[in-house]
Amino acid sequence: MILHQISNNQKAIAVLIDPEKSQDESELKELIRKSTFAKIDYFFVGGSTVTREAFNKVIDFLKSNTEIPIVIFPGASHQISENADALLYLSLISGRNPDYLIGHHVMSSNEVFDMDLEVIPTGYILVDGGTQSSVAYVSQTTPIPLDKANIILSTAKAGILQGKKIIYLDAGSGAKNHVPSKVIHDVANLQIPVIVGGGIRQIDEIEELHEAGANIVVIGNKLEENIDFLLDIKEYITDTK
Ligand code: 1GP
Repeated sequence: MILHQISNNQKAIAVLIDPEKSQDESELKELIRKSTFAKIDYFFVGGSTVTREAFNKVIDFLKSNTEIPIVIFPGASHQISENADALLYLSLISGRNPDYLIGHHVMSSNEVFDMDLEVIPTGYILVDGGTQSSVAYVSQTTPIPLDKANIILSTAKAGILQGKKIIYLDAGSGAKNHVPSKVIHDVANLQIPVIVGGGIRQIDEIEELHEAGANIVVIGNKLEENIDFLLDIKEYITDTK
């Protein structure tokens, strides 16, 4: 069970693949090869504006080319596949757009219900990373300001009370500022697994967020810019494990 694995692993790293940007098979092969060498823990797959075709292409390619668990990080109701290992069943609880709180869920529930796929209820909290993120724009929601730690915490608590099994704190892909470690520390103290992503591009940031209590740190953009950052990640993972 992926949820069980996430809860028990304090210092995991996920590589985010946005199929809209990365579909080329030789590039994916290279990413898989270097991620395997670095011993990353998960591939997260999804995006704000991904077509069904691109999504399935990437999931199916990963399924036949890697043993690393594939976790869907969906941007919309069509991003589901039985070839993944788990689905982060996101509710965008920082926003007030009913489509991302229940609408997409209703659209896909019949299919998801019948799939042999681990579904992980996830409270997804978008915080302001200093740039207009694709998620904020596409979902038409307002992220929580970074300095409003009390609102972030109240939102996380509400998610827990609603039965979410994981809290995902995201500053948005390509954020200028990632979620501060103090916020991660406070949310992790609520005794729920925490995933953090958005704007993380240095090893010392990964380390700081892990130390603060993040179970998974997600890296997307940085690897699109420089795939060899996985070599630094390998060194970090070897030192920590
Ligand atoms: C965004 O958490 C992810 O949803 C990853 O962000 O692309 O900035 O690493 P980056």
